[in-house]
Amino acid sequence: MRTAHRTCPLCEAVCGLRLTLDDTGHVTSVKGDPDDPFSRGFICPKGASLGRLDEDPDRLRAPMVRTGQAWAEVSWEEAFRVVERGLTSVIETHGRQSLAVYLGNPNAHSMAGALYGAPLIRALGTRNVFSASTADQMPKHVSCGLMFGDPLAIPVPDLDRTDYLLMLGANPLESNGSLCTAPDFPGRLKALRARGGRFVVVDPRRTRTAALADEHLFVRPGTDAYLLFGIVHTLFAEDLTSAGIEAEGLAEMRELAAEFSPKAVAELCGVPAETVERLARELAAAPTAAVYARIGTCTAEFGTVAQWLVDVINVLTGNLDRPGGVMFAKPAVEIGRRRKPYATGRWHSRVRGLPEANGELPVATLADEIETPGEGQVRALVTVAGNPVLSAPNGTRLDRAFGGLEFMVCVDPYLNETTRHADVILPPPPVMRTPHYDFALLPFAVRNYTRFSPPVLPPEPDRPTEAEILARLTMIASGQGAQADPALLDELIIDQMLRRAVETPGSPVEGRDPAELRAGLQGGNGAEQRLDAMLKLGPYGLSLQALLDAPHGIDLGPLRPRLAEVLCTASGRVELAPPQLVEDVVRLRGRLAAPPAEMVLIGRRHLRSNNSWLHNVGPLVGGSNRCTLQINPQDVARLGLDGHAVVRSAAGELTVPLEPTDAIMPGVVSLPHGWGHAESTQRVASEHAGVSVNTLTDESEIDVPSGNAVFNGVPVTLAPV
Ligand SMILES: Nc1nc2c(c(=O)[nH]1)N[C@H]1C(S)=C(S)[C@@H](COP(=O)(O)OP(=O)(O)OC[C@H]3O[C@@H](n4cnc5c(=O)[nH]c(N)nc54)[C@H](O)[C@@H]3O)O[C@H]1N2
Ligand SMILES: Nc1nc2c(c(=O)[nH]1)N[C@H]1C(S)=C(S)[C@@H](COP(=O)(O)OP(=O)(O)OC[C@H]3O[C@@H](n4cnc5c(=O)[nH]c(N)nc54)[C@H](O)[C@@H]3O)O[C@H]1N2
Ligand code: SF4
Ligand SMILES: [Mo]
Repeated sequence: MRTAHRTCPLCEAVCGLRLTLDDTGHVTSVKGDPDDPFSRGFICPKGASLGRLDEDPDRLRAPMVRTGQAWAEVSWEEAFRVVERGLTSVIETHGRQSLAVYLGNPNAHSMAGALYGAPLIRALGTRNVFSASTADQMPKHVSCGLMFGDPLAIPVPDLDRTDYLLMLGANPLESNGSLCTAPDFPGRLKALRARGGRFVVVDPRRTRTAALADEHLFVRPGTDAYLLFGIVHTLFAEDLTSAGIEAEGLAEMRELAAEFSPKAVAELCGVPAETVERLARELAAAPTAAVYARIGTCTAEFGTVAQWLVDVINVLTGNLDRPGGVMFAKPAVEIGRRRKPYATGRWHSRVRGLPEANGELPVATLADEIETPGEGQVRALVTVAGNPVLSAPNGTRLDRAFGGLEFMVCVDPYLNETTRHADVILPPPPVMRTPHYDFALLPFAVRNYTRFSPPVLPPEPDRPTEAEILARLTMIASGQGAQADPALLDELIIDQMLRRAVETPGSPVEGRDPAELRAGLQGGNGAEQRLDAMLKLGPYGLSLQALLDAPHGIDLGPLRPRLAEVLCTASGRVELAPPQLVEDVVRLRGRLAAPPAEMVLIGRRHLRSNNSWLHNVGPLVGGSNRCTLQINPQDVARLGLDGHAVVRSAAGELTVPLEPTDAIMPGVVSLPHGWGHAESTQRVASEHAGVSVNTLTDESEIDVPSGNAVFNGVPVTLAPV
């Protein structure tokens, strides 16, 4: 028996884990790490089943190559040769714009995703770049990009110190939080209330999070932007805005909010005007306050406007960049910090003409790009850690579209609904054999903190790490071939990083010799050496060794004001009324008078689930984690439903089991995503297959400024079976 420590890679809470292993390397127990200064022993059922996940017999252990319907295990060398042939043939026949790449959610949780995603995209040389971001948080990137100049400058609620938290469209008691890295989110919310703070939840469902709050308000799906405008209106109308606001566009914002009085929005939102006014007064009066909004508001028709107004309120109430308000974390490693003001729409998608955001096109238009003939039609696809057949809007159409590709390669541990279309599947090693550093999540932590986890078990012989898999794909895509040494890629990147650093005035290594710095880098492979370099160049002057010496993680203190450091707008000030966002208010205004749909569909998450891919782990499925349609009993009676219902939308139709509950508003139904498992690929998951809500979601509807998918507020009709 031995004990090992590592960070849980499954969600954004970055919990430290204490693992016990026997001498065969089998994980006998997983507990929270009580010595981790950030997570302090917290763990959830997903983290506790990490050993089971790694030992899932359906996980792929060798690369798979498909010929027709038949799959064969092949050697890694053979697999990379097939990839080289497939990609080269498509590039030679149709050019690089016929390539596409889709990066899924686990890339935000892996070192490989953080370090090799960008080089892979560059090497592919295509503008057809898609990711789960446009099915998730792109509205927040765009609103922060335009307000603060940097799409990664996302302020987080200062959870541990705030006096008042207004939370919209998030359910951290199930999700453990998102764009707000906070292990033991439930405990932090309880602490907020225990210290006399107030916590208000806005959600069309009375969730477990809502049950823990001081107040829960039902809101009509898709109308948060109106509700938030009602608050902005009141702050101006009642002269509640904080004194001395340093921002551009204050007068314009006042003017924009004029027509969205609480009375004008109340009926549409389903929130009484007096309540909207009271929320504004409470936010203004609280010693400190934070407004935080997540998936329920992002993946909606007015996602970007809603995210923008969240931070407008944070600014107007004087809560941006102050303790207890919303603040910017200062991570030990900052990837991709901008030096130039942000813009979207630098290019547009070929078929629908949708603007690029963060260098990506909306996943809502991936099927259009594959199916529509012409110059630049997508013929080959690379996916890394994604399952868009279940996760993208109208995944059913993507399922068909993928069947028509000339070549597809997937980096994924499972044969699933998406990867079954691949010509080659390249499986990464299990979690225990993978190093971990949260490049993508620590920049959104509610306390400055850092932790590196070396692999708990040694690599298996002849099996590449995920970093090596992605580096080799990058070498193949850039034309250097399947035989090229992936270490060359890291050398190139390290060399560029060090050269830039020695030339940067004020950098800790200004004027030093890059070769000497290179010689001093530590780490057993390129990925670790790159981390070492970034830590040494980072604001705390840490190193890989310092992190190895602190296996439980290092607390770097509470968040501190740092707006001046992150601001990157052309004006040098916060932009309250960026033209691109102001423009979208026209669309918002248009809907104010339109009659709302009688019945709308929203999503939800369950604690023991994780998007589409933990349903093959026995202890995590069943019980409350089921694919049912939550519906208010009034609607069941009104529509004469019994047991099951047929749900129809503009995109498709499903028959689903009903779960009547008064925890959901009348006129709203909720179905979780990530279900609808294909037969015979994963044994446990196919026994609990469920249906895919993304058969109903409509890829033709998007949040215009960000191109983000609309998963909440989808008009549907219900009928008895
Ligand atoms: N209707 C509706 N749809 C939604 C949402 C919703 O709320 N409602 N939510 C959206 C959101 S927020 C997101 S983030 C997306 C997620 O969308 P995706 O990222 O496309 O889907 P996931 O289900 O997260 O699939 C993850 C894939 O990565 C694989 N995987 C797991 N670990 C690893 C690893 O370490 N390496 C590699 N290479 N692969 C790995 C899994 O086997 C799985 O195939 O779904 C979106 N879709
Ligand atoms: N257990 C578990 N944890 C996860 C995941 C998972 O699948 N399972 N996925 C991970 C991922 S990829 C992400 S992005 C995060 C997401 O984390 P969260 O943002 O917390 O996501 P959800 O739990 O889906 O909560 C969204 C809430 O929005 C509500 N909602 C729906 N429509 C509206 C609306 O129009 N307005 C308002 N105000 N509310 C609305 C829903 O009822 C739901 O309660 O969770 C992560 N953590
Ligand atoms: S809350 Fe998230 S990070 Fe923590 S144990 Fe659960 S899945 Fe892992
Ligand atoms: Mo997500």
